[in-house]
Amino acid sequence: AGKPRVAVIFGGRSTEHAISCVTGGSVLAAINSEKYDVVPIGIAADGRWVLESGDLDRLKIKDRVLPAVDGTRPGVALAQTATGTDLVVSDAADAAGVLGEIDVVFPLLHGPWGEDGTLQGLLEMAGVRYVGAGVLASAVSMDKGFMKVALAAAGVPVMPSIVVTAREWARDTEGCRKRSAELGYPLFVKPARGGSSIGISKVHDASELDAAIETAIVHDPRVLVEGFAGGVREIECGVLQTADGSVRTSLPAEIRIGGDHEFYDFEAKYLPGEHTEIDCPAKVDDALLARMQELAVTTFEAVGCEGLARVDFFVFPDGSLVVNELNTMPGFTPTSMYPQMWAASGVEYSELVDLLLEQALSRSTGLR
Ligand code: G1L
Repeated sequence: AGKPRVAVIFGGRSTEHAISCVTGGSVLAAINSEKYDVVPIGIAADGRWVLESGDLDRLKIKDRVLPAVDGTRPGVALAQTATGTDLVVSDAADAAGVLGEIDVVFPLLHGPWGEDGTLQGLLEMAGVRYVGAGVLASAVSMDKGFMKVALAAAGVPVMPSIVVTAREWARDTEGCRKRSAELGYPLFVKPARGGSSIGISKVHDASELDAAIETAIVHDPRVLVEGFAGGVREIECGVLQTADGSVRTSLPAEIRIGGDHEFYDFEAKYLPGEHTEIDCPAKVDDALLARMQELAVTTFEAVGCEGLARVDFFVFPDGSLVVNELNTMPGFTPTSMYPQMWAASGVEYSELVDLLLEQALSRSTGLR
C-alpha cells in the first residue's frame, strides 16, 4: 500500500474564504510529504470545487492582497465508487480522470456549508474519514443556543441565555422583550450561528434591545440573547483527541481586551497587538488549571466532539468558571490561539497536524 492520501479542502462560500485559504496553505505546508500524499482542493467563492495548484505561495497574503481559490482550475467532485471512495476529476475538457482514493479529508471551511456539519455529512455519506468533529457535534457547536442546551444538560456551567427566532420576534415581539429583560441588563445579543463577531451588540438597557435583535436577525434568523459577565478573565484551553482515544488538554491562554473595545470584537480579533494582549500560557494557579482542563474535557464529551476543540471560559473574580464558547474549528494558522496553546504545551504545529490526521485515520466510518 502507498502513502495515505490527504485532501485538504479550503476556501468556500463564506466571508472567511481568505482566512480559510491561508489556513489551507499552512496545513498543506505542514503535512509530512514522506508520510502522506496531499491533494489541495479549493472551493471557489461561487461554490465550484476545483483541484488547486501545489503553489503554496498563492495562498499567502501578499502586498495586503487576500488569497482566493482560483475558480478556473479543473473541477473536482467526490464520487463513491464500487470499491469505496474515489475523488473524480470532472474536467469538462477531458474525460473524467480519477485522482485516486482519498483516505482522509482535512476540512478547513468556516460557517454554513463547512463548519455546521454539512460537509461532514457529505463525507459520512461518501464513507471518507475526516479530521475534527462529526455531523452532530459540528452542528450543535455552531449554534450557540443548542450548544448551551447540551452543555447545561451535562452540568457544564454556561451564561444564562434565551433564543429568539425571527418568527417569534415577528409574532410576539412583546413576549421576546419580556423573556430578554428577565436575564437582566446589560445583555449581549448575537446571531446564534455567527462564527465571527459580526452582528453582535452589547445592550445596556431596554431602549437598545429592539435594534440589537433586528441587527442580529439580518445575519441569522436564530438570535441568542445572553446575560453579561462583567469583570471576568477570558481564558481558553485546547482539547486534542489522539488515535489511542485519549483526550488531552493544552495549557490555557488568556486574552486581555484593552482600550475602548467592549468585547473581543472583529477588530480586536484580527488586529491583535493593537487592541488585545495574549498571555500564552495564561497565568493561572494549579487548582484553576486543573478545574479548567477537566471542564474542557467534560465540554468536549458533552457535545460528542472528535479530534479537536477550543473551549473558551469566563473566570469570575471568585474563581468560578463558565464555558463561553465551544469551537470545533478554531483558528488554525500557526499563529492562531489553538496551535499556539499546543506549542506552549510542547506540541509543534506539524506534529499537531499529524496527530489530527492519525486520529482521523483511526476512526470507524460506521457508527462511532
Ligand atoms: F479539521 C479540523 F481540524 F477539524 C479543523 C477544521 C477547520 C480545524 C480548524 C478549522 N478552522 C478553519 O477552517 C478556519 C479557522 C479557517 C475557519 Cl473556521
